[in-house]
Amino acid sequence: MVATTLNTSKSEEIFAGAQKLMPGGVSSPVRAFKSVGGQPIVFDRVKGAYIWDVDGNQYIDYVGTWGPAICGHAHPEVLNSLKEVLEKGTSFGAPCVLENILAEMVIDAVPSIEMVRFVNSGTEACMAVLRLMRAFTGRDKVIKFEGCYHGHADMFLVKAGSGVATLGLPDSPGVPKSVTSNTLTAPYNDLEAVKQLFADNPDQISGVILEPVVGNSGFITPDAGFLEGLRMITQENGALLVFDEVMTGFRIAYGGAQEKFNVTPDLTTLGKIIGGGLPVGAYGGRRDIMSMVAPSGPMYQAGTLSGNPLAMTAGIKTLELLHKPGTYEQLDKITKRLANGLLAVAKETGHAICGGQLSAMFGIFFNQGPVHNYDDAKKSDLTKFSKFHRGMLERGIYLAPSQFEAGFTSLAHTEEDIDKTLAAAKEVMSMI
Ligand code: HOZ
Repeated sequence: MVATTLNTSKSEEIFAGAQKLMPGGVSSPVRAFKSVGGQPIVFDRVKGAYIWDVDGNQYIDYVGTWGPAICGHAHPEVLNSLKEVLEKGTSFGAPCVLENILAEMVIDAVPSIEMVRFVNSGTEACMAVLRLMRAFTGRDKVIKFEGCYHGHADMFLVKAGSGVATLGLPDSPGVPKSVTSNTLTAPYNDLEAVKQLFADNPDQISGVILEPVVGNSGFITPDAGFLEGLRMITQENGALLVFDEVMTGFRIAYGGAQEKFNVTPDLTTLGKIIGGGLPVGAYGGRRDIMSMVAPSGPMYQAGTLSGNPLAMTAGIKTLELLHKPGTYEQLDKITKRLANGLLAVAKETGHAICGGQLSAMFGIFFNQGPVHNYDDAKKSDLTKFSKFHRGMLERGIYLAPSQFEAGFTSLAHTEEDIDKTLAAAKEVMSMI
């Protein structure tokens, strides 16, 4: 165990109180630090690339509130716009022009999206998109990939990633078998398995949904031809292809992974970045499919807070900042420095690790590699990851508390931040 020198007494006290009030003391499981040991850090404030805990410790943050903070936390332009809009109220439950503005920005940016519906989270977006897949095709089954996470709706809690993988819970009680019997799974990057599922379930599969770059089993990239192959197989079988770009949207590129890999799905889900740190999700795609959504069409889906002015404002400002020339080059450069640096430090200190980055998303596995899918990711040395995580935390580096979550950088991270991170990693890797 890497020695504990960090004073987190206030965090511990608050978390002890939280455990009596909320299941596990948290509002979402991964952040409870269950898989890395120790107690979660209770935050007080965030700014740029940094977070401060309630004991006054400062950390360089590579979680970025799990993705939204791509411009850096509490960006002054985002905050100023929010302050202005706040004066007009927090929710209308009625149309507002800000929805048009964000919708237009999303439609302009994301190749597959011709029409969009705003919701309040990535989970909601994925729930709705699945209903739409079924409504449009008249088929009930769906293919998802092992270790991919599409939120916590019943149909998706089958061999799921993120918190489910982190806590080692294969599936979840409370999810009826009758529901998950329509969820078919294949290993990520395995086109033959997908072809077989289509062959075994003729005219029954509504489509394939995936994270085009996986962030919820750790960071896993698609093999050459995988996304193109899925596009072809779905088309041949009259099924839909859906990219869950809740993590990758506006992160891998302004137009998401679909722009980067030049593969256009039929439908896309978004979240995180398009809300600039406020609760937002969205689903969108081909006009003929989206026209099925109520009140245009018969597929019902609704939400009181959907399209609320604050979330729309934070999203609009965040996309404006991201749309400036050079942002993605900057994100790529800084993240490459980090990922390559971590791989080099591991080599120098004799650890078998693999990993990489794409734009502002990265990950390493304590695993010889290569990692093509969740089964490969599971071969990682989780004890070593925990020690690494703790050692980094002690040195003021906040990483996702799970081997099965990707890391995120932002426009606020500097070369100096990366170099401090690498120096800390060298110290820790020399000790574990
Ligand atoms: N499901 C998200 C991570 N992939 C959020 C986790 C959290 O906020 O605790």
